[in-house]
Amino acid sequence: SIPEHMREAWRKFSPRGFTTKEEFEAEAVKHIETTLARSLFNCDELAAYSGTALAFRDRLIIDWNKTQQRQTFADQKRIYYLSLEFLMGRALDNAMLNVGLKNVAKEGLADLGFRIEDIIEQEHDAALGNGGLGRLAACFLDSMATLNYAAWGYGLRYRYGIFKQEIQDGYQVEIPDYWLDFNPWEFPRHDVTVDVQFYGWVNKYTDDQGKQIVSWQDGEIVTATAYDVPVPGYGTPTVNNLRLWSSKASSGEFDFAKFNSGEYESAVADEQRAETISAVLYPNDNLERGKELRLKQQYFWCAASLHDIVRRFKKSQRKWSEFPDQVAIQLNDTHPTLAIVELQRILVDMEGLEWDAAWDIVTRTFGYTNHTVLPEALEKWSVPLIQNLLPRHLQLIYEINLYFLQSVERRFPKDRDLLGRVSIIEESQPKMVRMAFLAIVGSHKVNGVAELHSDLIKTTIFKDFVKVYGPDKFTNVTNGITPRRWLHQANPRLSELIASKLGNYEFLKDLTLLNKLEPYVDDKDFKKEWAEIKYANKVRLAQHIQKTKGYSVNPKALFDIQVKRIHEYKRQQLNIFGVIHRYMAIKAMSPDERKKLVPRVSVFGGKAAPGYWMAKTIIHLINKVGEVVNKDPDVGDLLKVVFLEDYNVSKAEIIIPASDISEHISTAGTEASGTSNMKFVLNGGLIIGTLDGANIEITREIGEQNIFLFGNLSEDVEDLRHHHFYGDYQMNPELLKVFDFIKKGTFGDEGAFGALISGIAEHGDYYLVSDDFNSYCQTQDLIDEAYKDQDSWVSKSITSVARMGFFTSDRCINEYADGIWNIEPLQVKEENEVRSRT
Ligand code: CR6
Repeated sequence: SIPEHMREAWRKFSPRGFTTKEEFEAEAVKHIETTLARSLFNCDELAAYSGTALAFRDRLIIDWNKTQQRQTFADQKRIYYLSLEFLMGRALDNAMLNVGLKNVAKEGLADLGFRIEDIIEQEHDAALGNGGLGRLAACFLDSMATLNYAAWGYGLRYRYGIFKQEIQDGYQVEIPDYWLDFNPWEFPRHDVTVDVQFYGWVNKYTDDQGKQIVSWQDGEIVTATAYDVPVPGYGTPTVNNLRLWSSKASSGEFDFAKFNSGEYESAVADEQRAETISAVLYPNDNLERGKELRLKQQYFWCAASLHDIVRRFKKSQRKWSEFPDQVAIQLNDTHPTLAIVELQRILVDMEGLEWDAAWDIVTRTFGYTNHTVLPEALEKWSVPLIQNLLPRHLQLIYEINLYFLQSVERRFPKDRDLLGRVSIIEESQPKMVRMAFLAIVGSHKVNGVAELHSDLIKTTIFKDFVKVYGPDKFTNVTNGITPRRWLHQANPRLSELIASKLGNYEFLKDLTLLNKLEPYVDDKDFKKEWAEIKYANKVRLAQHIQKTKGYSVNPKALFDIQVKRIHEYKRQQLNIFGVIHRYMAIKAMSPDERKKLVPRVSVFGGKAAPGYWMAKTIIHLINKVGEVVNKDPDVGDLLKVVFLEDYNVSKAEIIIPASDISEHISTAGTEASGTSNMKFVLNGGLIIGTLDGANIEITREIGEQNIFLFGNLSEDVEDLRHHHFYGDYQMNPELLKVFDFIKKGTFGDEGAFGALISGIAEHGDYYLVSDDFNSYCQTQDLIDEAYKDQDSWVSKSITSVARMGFFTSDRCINEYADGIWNIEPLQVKEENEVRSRT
């Protein structure tokens, strides 16, 4: 660093960041005219966005630098959140709100000739995730920064995020999402690199001093380069870091010999192969496929992150035994499990620690979050695959397993079966490494993401580990969402109304303050405003539908929304069969009956994994039903069916505030938590749901009278499936009528939907669609009735919002900090104090 006596100029000129409208304008114009080489003669909205984003980026970076200095200086424990997915959405609006300068920007942009809404719209979503798991990681980053925790996210810088979805002739078509054309929110750190090794072989020998040396040799080196993304906290100067790794052929590796001898092509091919590692996000939600490239991604990212963390730790010159006092690493699902093995490798092979001392450090460092009990989502990697790609890691995994099984055997000497059941290696053909088991063995805490889910993992998939470790290793942290994005940003008018009653915006930092709204539940004026805001949000969505779909929907109708990944367990098929049932009922109604009916708009949105054929069939059916129903003059406004294309974070910000009812209707026991349920209720929508995931806790918080629950309980699912399996069940007759209606060709070629129907009617109905159909339809009727009483509906809506405080991700992060990471927030010191000290 610069010697003390030469720091004067630095102190004098280090930028302070804009705070006034004029200062903002000056920054934006400077960027437009210099960085972008544009002028007032050719500044379009995209250029204005770019200038604005760069102005805010600069401002964030000033605080980012100070935060990093503060954290380095404090030298306390840090959290490292390892996630293969970060579904960040747009950054500009969030940055403006979190630093409290949105109004400044709004006025400044107006001076420059632009509307802030149009400018915000220009930004491409950062869509480096599939669904809930990735968005949860993004909410956690927001909370960790807001609460002043010293925390880093580590992920991959995919060149292609989740694909864009188009609907052509009712079918989903995937379009690549190349999002990096212009991304002002990332800082390439070409000086921060890690060389990551693959393939090769393991050399074990004894050196001159008689010491056993293990060295992993040859193979291929790929370089990881860091790209840093600032993560601003709300109402605090803390700006944390999300570090994303990008892969490149190692510069040493680019084969100059080949190149010079004229083998241009193969020299370049090596380079491309290396770059492929961080090229695409795997588009599966809750499904693992065992592809080698995916394993490469996992190791590449884990190794780069671990070496980065270790490098930072080593600067502190502490003893290795203090590593877990400085470092907490959270594994977001099993995707980063190799980090456990990599840390053990670093400590034993590279740093020369004894096995036991190293393993103690490892297990004290890691925590593992499980996000699913679905068997198809539990990661397993074949032993031959790991053997080839990561030969040393396979040896370490076997050793970890050996010591683990020995300890189990000592404690349960008579239980031979137990050993087989808890072994990290599955004795199949080929043998498989069970990543969840490795994650449990290598962590000090394992948590599920909602109460029911955390109970289920203890009684089903990880039952034997509860026996081995006792129950204390397993814990629950119910998911949460950030109220900054999901209330304040998505629903500014509601946020403002709440603030007007509560006196300030403190509730955005302490969401339990929402309970101060309860006294207004019967306040007429307040209710009126509340209802007006909901209506305005519905109008906004109706305009979006008009713009994107080309037809109008009536904003006075009941908006019934299901947006999330398309998956059989989430049961969009139950919803669309219910819609068809409703359509059939309307067609059979007399004009008088029709008059009494509440008009409905059924909105669907969500992507299907490109290889998930049944999910794509469901999308197809929804679209075909829409084509028929929306054109049926006999039905008019009574029913509309909308499939919104390309559901993503920024669309969620428009859709969620506009719901009257949203659907969270998974087969009980299958949805680990769900998080959109929380977003909808926080925005004053009521929900229909099964007793699954976080729905159960939402019910407990907001009260049974404010939620529409239906369907079988998770404890009965196994029995029901058993009966199905033996053909011992009766299909619901109303559902059969729906099937007949489809089979008649009402929605086009009935063959297209044959498998969807027969999966339910003939092949066991694994997701219990028929079992729950009756109770689903009845509950929908109750919703219609309840909606007619708008006054009581609005009261339910307000009461629910008032009781949603528990579901902030701030609460979640504090629970992780307390119960798993053992870490305190960092006190944010006065600016000058920090400056003079660093
Ligand atoms: N698909 C769960 O299915 C949960 C999130 C975040 C999921 C969902 O219920 O809310 O994680 N699981 O915890 C996985 O991705 C494995 C999800 O998003």
